[in-house]
Amino acid sequence: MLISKEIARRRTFAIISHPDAGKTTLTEKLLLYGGAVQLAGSVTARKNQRATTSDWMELEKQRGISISSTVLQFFYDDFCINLLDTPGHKDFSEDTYRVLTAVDAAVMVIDAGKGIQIQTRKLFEVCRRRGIPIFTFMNKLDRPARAPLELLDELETVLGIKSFPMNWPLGDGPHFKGVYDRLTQQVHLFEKTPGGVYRAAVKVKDIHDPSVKDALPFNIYEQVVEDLALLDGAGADFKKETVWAGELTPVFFGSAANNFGVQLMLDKFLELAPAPLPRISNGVEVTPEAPFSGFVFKIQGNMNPKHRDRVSFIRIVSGKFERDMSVWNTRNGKLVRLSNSQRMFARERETLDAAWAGDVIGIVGNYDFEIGDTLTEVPGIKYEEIPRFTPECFAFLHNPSPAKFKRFRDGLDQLLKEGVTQVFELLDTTQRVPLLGAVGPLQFEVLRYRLETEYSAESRLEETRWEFLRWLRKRDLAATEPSLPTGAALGKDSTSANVIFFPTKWSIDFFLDQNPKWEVSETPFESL
Ligand SMILES: Nc1nc2c(ncn2[C@@H]2O[C@H](COP(=O)(O)OP(=O)(O)OP(=O)(O)O)[C@@H](O)[C@H]2O)c(=O)[nH]1
Ligand SMILES: [Mg+2]
Repeated sequence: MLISKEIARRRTFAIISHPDAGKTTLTEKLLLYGGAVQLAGSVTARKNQRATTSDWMELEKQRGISISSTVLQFFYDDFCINLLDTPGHKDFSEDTYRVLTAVDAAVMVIDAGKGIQIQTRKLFEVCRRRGIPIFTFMNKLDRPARAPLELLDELETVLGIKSFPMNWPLGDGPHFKGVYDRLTQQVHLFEKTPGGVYRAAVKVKDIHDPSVKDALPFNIYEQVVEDLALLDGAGADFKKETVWAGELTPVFFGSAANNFGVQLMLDKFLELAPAPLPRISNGVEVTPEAPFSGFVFKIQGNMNPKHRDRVSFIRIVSGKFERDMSVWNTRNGKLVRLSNSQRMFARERETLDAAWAGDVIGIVGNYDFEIGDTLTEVPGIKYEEIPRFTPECFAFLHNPSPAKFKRFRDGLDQLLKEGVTQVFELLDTTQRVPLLGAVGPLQFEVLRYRLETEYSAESRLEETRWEFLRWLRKRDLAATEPSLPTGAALGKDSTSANVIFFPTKWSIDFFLDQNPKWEVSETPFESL
């Protein structure tokens, strides 16, 4: 097949939202429609029930939340879909933001009973900054939901994005009967399947069909007809270009857990979402048809407990990938042979011989890769996509059993490579205990849990009083040693850049006041 044809059939997207809105559940149902899983798992699964495909990590199963993003590649119709399920919890937002660099579109899931929540708003902002088209899935209509017009209004007032409802819910809570597809002008009445594990049966009818009227309580039917007339009257134009520009979001209603409206969304999404688009390297556009290039956006070790190995996830930006090809790593100028390439399906994987722009592939083994590395056939290409984060919590990680020092060190090195937390060192100290920095304290918990379960290494956390970190540099080359406010300390990040830890916001202002020849930044200076 021609490369352009392969690229045109690829759709690479992330599912994002506030915790618990139903991302993992929706992911599971999308897989069901893609024929990739026969029986969709349930996030509420208890011990002896099955778990979902994408929350495979032990801690995720225990807590019923997503901790780490998951990559799933599958085929549906003629499309090759790369789907990335992300964690909603704010403590894991570094991972989510990295994933957003690897996709061409996002599906934003909203709990229709709760409306837009804080974390959705933050993630939406990131998508907007990246100019990613956003599709909205209003979920949990099987529970009492806010009025659909109110939800659309919220998209506009809170997020500032115009919306176009592709379908409209027929009732909510116990009266939720299905959705009306505005384009085909047909009603989709759903039948409940036990636990929503199978593909839902669907009856397609005209809205004026007596059976539709009969299926709904009279006042709800009236309301739906009135809403629809209002929407048609408002007559907002639907143009694919405005969706691609991130100015308009197509909205779908449904219930992921019950399989309502999932396929309608998937089909429309595939039709409307863009295939891989060009990206920028050193100010120059690289088209998807150019020779092979891509970047590492995620590294994960021990996905398969049987093989202690490491997977580096690469988003292919351009060209065709072939197993065993040799490419340049722009960061260190070294040529590497990409031998052990895998198609990823959560923790499962299979050997992959070829892949195209848009695909997310896994390279397994101890390669010298770091998150953010560009791999390219043409030397000099460099993608600077991965954002840096300012940690807000800091703690020392002690090793309580010196006999297990090697395990502790190896485990920690690996987990730091994955970016589970950031690491710093303090100046003016003889203590050799790693100082960790995280966006949220759950990151420390995951690190300790994984050290223990994957490396049999215990650890002890010692919290610190710092709450702010700033990168530091001289504004004036003649500057002498800075003077520090009480409680602040100097240190270095993993690239040896100078940083300073502060206990309070106030002490940052005080520092700047006292040291006019120095300047600070919330992100490393070279990445500004
Ligand atoms: N009633 C109802 N519950 C749902 C629906 N979809 C998901 N849920 C439930 O909502 C809870 C959270 O679902 P998840 O899919 O884990 O949510 P998530 O967005 O992936 O959560 P995080 O990844 O932890 O941010 C689970 O208990 C689901 O069973 C739905 O359509 N209706
Ligand atoms: Mg999840």
